[in-house]
Amino acid sequence: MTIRKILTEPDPFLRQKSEPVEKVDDSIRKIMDDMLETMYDAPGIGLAAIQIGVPKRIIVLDISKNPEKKEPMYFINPEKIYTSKDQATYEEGCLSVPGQFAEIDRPDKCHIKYLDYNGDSKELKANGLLATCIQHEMDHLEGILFIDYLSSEKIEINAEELEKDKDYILNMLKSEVASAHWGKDEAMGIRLNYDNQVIDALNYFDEATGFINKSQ
Ligand code: GNR
Ligand code: NI
Repeated sequence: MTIRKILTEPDPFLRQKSEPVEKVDDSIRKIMDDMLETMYDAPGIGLAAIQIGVPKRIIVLDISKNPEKKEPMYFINPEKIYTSKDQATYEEGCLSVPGQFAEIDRPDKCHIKYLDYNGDSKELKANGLLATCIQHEMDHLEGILFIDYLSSEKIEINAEELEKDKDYILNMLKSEVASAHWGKDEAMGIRLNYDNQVIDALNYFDEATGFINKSQ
């Protein structure tokens, strides 16, 4: 088994739609073994093949909390056969979007149909974290990332907040405290246009400073 490199935003590969697996053979099982090892190493609780640069409809998951007792799950060519109307909210993260987390609403329950590690057809009824993870991973197969669900309203608010914070940040940058932080963790990345308006900010606040990370 090999630990593979996980692609991260804005790699255009992540936006590609993955192709169905035609035959579950040893080459496919090798990809799944590598995916699982890569996921445990990261560590994460799920991984889609596209995240290691393989555009095939393959997902691995292990939502067990206990590293001593691994419970890997493999899904090939998964299809949703039911999603509940009722929604659940989870704080999501993604190995391909490092450092960003957001509460995302998704159907609380889903039933899926898929091929397992041996290529046998299976069905699964999932709820809670498992349902959330399966749906997060199935989105990867379509080139969708959880950050795509953050509403434009929210992004606009963030832009407004950035604008409000701009003077504060610029003042901070003049102070010794800020320059110390700048040097220490390069935390204050802020891009301004020629009119001195904020374009965006990347991790410009950092936990060590006690400020909120508003990267977008
Ligand atoms: O490790 C992961 N944790 C996680 C938490 C909440 C919802 C979804 C996930 S999946 C993520 C790993 C990953 O990026 N899979 O694609
Ligand atoms: Ni992900």
